[in-house]
Amino acid sequence: MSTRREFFKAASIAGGAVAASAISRVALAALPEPVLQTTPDTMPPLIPSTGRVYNPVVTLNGWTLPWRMNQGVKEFHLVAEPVVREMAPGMKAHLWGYNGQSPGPTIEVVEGDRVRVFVTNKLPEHTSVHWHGQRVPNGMDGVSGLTQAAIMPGKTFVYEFVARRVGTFMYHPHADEMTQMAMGMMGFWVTHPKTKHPLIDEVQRDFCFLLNAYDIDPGSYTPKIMTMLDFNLWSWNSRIFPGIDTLNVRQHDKVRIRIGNLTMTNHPIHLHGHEFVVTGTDGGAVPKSARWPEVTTDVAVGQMRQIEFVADEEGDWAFHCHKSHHTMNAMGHEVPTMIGVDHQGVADKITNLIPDYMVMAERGMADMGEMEMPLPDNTVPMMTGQGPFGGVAMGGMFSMLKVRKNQKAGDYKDPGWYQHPHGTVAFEWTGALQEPARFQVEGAGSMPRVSMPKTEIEVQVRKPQNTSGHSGH
Ligand SMILES: [Cu+2]
Repeated sequence: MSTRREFFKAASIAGGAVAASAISRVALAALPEPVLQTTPDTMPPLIPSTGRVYNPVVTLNGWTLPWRMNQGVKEFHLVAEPVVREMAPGMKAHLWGYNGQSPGPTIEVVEGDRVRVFVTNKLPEHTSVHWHGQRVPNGMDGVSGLTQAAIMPGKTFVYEFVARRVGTFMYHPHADEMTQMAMGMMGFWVTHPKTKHPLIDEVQRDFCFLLNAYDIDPGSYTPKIMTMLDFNLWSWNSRIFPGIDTLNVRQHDKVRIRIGNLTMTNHPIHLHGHEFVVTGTDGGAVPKSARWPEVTTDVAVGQMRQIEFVADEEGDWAFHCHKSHHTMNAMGHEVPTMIGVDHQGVADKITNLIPDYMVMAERGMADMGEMEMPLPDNTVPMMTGQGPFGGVAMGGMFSMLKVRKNQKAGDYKDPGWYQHPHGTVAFEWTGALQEPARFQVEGAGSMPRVSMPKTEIEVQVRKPQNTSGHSGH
């Protein structure tokens, strides 16, 4: 059923991207033109110009997919295709994604929206799209072989359903998943409430990103898809520190951050300087009675978490995965721990034999952050990033929440480094240092030093013999 009013509404929305005159009945019957994104920058929120109003999200190093209204239906066009994703300045990965990027664009709709998603497959193999967490008719669930035929290369399928449930969701293939997710095929989906929701607060900033991981050897471009656990690039929206944009907010803003995990391990996501509550999961809004304060929330595989807090403390607050190996970039894992080993002399001898020999970290791995070693093409240092006080020595799943008094409402620009008020930065003690008392009575009373006998002990080993009447099995 299409009224004259709906028709005009549909025609007027196209005004921004496409000339209104281009919209005819014929055009509306065709596929919506696919929109591609070529940069990995964080795009400003897409303010809805048609359909129900809502407060849009900001996708970290990502963007939201524009739609068109076609007789009351919100139409999107996803194109599954090989993409080149810059993971950090100096490192590009050959991934698979949607509409020019990995992850694909965020899809934002409003509770009750009728949604039609065209999916064109430009991959060399079949695919499908599963709408993780949503209530959809079974045949729209996107499990190839189970609920639909796979979308073969070159084909376009149509998914159509009503966005029945409010919440934080994602989409990903349900066809050759191991390959396609290891290659970066995933995207965010947010269904906003259509009216004031008792469990969903108004916020001033609403960020979202997916946790993903890749195994790309330094110097190469394509992820190793067989890797199950030993990934070397731990990323947020296929970006690694220092390539992940900061989350820039105004002081006293209420902030929501939505996080989904499509890696093969859990990530305890940790925020400095503020406590938050988990207000929602992919299962929906969390009842207020079931919320408690946290500074770290574990996001398990296939889960989504929605955290909220008031950003009332000014500063540059670290925001990262708390698994220390996930805040590092690519390197081999076959490196022995050398802390406490004095390489001097040994290194000279080895250097005579192997000119490129390099001593790894005898004081701790922080040395690696400073190490000026030649890197192969297309990789980034394992730990890197410069802060106002020196090397940050981080990588992977690390970013910052930047809270500023004078950040304008709706302004997502990086405000630069925080200017700490005088006398509020940790400083070096320059007075006298006392010898700690415990050094004088080593072990103190609780663990008295035991003198071991100096004499050598002979250990006698007897082999079991078959002389006791036993017969061994
Ligand atoms: Cu992690």
